Amino acid sequence: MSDRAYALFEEQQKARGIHLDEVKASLKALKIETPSWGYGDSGTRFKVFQKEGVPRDPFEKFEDAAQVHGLTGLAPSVAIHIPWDKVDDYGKLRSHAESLGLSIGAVNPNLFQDEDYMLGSVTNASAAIRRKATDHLLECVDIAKETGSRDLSLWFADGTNYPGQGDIRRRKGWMFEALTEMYKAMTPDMRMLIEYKCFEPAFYHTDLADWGMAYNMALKLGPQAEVLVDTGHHLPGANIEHIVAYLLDEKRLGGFHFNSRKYADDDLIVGSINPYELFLIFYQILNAAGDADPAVRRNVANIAYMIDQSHNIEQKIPAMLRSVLNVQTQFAKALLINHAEVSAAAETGDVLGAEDAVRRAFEFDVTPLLHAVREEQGLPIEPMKAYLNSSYGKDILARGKGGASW
Ligand code: LRH
Ligand code: MN
Ligand code: MN
Repeated sequence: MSDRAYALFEEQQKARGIHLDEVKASLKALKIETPSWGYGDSGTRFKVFQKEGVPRDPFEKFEDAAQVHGLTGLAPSVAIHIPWDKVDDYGKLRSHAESLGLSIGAVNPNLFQDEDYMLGSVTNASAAIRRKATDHLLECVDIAKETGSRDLSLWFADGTNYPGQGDIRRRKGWMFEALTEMYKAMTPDMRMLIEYKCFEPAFYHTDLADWGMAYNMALKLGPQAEVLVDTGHHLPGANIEHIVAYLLDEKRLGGFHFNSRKYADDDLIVGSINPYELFLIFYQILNAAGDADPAVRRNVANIAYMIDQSHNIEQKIPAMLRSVLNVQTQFAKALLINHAEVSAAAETGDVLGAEDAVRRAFEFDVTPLLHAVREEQGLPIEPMKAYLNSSYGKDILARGKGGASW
């Protein structure tokens, strides 16, 4: 992209009251955590296709993640899932990550792949199984201490398939009991991010089915517990940006698991199906960034942006590159919203004017801006092209098939 294209873009934005120096600073500060499992083989309940070159262990997952960060400057941390990323020595994994310019991000306990958890983990009617599940949560707190992770990211498959199968109110109590025990084990700088999901794998009721249930738990637990919004975990038609605004106003938005969906929890590449939704999420966040209440602004600053996707048929590294780049694009567009213009229209009851002021930002082509930012950061202007032109994708084929999978 030429300097001329950027100069024109800058002039155009200046005329509408948007100063690109601030926009660029915000773009350079954007950090998106990628999930270790997005680099491995994953699938549907029908099949897990095995791809050549997939990492064989957590160490290689970090090597692949370092490609994504090295080319984009966007993804300096990687979330781990235990036991998918179980290693003997987490200190060694941490040093490996650091040697690659990365850090270990959120620790995700796994309470959905053990035979014992068929009827629930922390909400199982068996006290022995609840104990085992809670012990795993505590183990993850210890792992987070070793990895230097701030966030513990919790998702429970717990729920029932049929009416009467479980006592919903007792299960709610057991959930709170387990979370309380874990909460008490956390160090003061740790955060518990509580994820919810409307259904799947449980098809009748899920113990933490929506943001209100997660929020209620967080509120009762204390200030170190917050809500995690996975964009694929809502019933069709849910207004996710409204949830985001509400949680920000309550200072309890912990972070995101970004992905795209068409039907249910499809875990497709973020921004590939519904980019406007992603843009509107950022609109709410940037709106809250200007809130008069410093606690709301602090919440905005502490949001953990994470990807949670399943790359079933995609090449993993290009899929992850596409994902972080899509997030960057929508964030860049949202940074072009003139909030004063939106509220001026809203305050005079100019419905269409307000809608137009929001949408107009989405309609800009932000390519010249993104190229300029990458150039200033010493990054390839087109990270995807740079990756495809590099030998990395071919070199890793030597790993063969049968890499890590869930
Ligand atoms: C559940 C989920 C949760 C898991 C991840 C692998 O659907 O979103 O975050 O830990 O997928
Ligand atoms: Mn998730
Ligand atoms: Mn999910």
